[in-house]
Amino acid sequence: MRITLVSPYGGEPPEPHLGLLYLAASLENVGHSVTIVDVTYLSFKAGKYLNSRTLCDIVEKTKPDAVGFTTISNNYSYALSLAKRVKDRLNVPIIFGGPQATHTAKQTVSAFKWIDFVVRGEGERTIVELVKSIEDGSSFENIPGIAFRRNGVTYQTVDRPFIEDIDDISFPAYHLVPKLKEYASLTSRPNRVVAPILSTRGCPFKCIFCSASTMWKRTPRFRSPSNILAEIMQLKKTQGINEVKFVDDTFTINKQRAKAICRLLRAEKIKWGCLSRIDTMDTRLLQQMKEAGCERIYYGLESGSPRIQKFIHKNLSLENALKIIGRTRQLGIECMVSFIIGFPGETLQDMELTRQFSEKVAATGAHCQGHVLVPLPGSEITRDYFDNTALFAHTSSMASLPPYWKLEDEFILEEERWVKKFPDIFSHYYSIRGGIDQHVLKIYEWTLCQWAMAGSPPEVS
Ligand code: B12
Ligand code: SF4
Repeated sequence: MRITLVSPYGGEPPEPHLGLLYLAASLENVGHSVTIVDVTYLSFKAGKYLNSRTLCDIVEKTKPDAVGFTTISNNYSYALSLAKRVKDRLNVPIIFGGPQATHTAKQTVSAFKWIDFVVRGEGERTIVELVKSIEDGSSFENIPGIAFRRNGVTYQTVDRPFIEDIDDISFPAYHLVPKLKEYASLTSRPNRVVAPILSTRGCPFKCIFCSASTMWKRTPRFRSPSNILAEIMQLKKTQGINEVKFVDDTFTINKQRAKAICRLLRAEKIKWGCLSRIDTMDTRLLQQMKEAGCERIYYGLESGSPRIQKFIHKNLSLENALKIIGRTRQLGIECMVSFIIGFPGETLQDMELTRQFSEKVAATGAHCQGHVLVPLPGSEITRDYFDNTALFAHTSSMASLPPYWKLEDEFILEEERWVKKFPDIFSHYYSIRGGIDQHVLKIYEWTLCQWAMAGSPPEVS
């Protein structure tokens, strides 16, 4: 079959969507023909926003038998709108996947009649079975990990067990997207040819605002260092990369493994960055990471209030955090630290502690990033506190796309209607009601972000 996979508008700078490249490799392995439509890349390349008619033309030219869309919270309404137009034009099966569709699978299929299937969680095996069933006309009940509709009734099948040995998964199908050099040429640093690499699936921690750990579950699966190196070597040869960015939720969960990867990377003389947690770091590991070419680390710290640290189950020691961030900077590693405000029960005093802490972080030369909490579907916070929420007047960056992507009035109207009608699907447009006014939250978010504006922030997350 011919399958077209669409990555709707996304973050900047544009980069190939790793999840879709993995899916494409699995589909090609069993003989399907795959095209990837990367909307952000195409728009950057064209130097203008591409409207839905042009995008439908592009999808139509690929003559698909089915079209898949990857989704996250902030592009969900856009993905739904575009999918509707593709369905109207081509009338082929539409498949959604990715974090946002995973956490709202049943609701999505039942609310939006043009979405035929949602693939929940890890997609490589499910998409192959689903496409086979679409091709044979066989029934979908026995495919674990999907939601679908039949005769107007929505069904959700059992969860699919994870792929145990993730070294078995084929490398991402980079031949289906423009060269990474092309992507780099659209950024402000065209000489940095960067590849995203996923070396772990899953995160063992339990932060109550996070949906990634509930999607990938809390037992991490690791690729072997040699398998990771093989992918990097291949990308050096085929794509001329000079940098990788590990997109694992927490690259340093297992220090021994992180050190083993460092030993291999040192010999390769490649620059790299990763996401980490303060309490999985120590100064020795940092030193080894630096020697192995690590140039950027993104730490999720979230709050400068010890009370909130406990409440969100992050439980980081602020004293240790400053030590690790300071050491990271002393080693010359660029560092971005993320903060979140607006947790249930958070007081002005808690937020003030976070602001003061961000000043200390900024004094080390690290950049700070501030966010107002959004209740993501699939997170513990949404499960426990969503009853007490209000529509967030100042849309958070995690909720919707930047306004300049919303040139089509129809999209905006659809989004407004859907967000109000289906709050469980769009919970991330709401904020948890607390004693703090939304304007104040926005001012604090901005204040935290000003430390990021002081310099050029690293692009590790
Ligand atoms: C790297 C990354 C980024 C990068 C690049 C994203 C990109 N182009 O892929 C950048 C820095 C740009 C980024 C930005 C943001 N990100 Co981000 N990001 C990640 C991160 C760390 C890794 C993504 C990744 O490559 N995963 C590995 C691949 C293999 O997994 P995957 O994409 O989920 O795909 C698998 C399945 O989901 C499924 N699948 C996916 N798509 C499809 C489609 C079909 C048809 C099918 C069948 C299956 C399927 O199959 C794939 C293979 O198993 C994740 C965390 C995580 N653990 O995933 C957060 C994450 C995806 N980001 C998140 C968010 C919120 C954002 C931002 C909104 C943050 C912000 N405030 O700006 C922005 C928005 C950017 C945008 N696209 O609009 C959230 C999404 C939450 C949610 N419920 O939707 C996550 C989960 C982080 C979190 N802890 O909550 N991000
Ligand atoms: S926020 Fe980060 S450390 Fe916490 S559970 Fe999510 S991925 Fe893991």
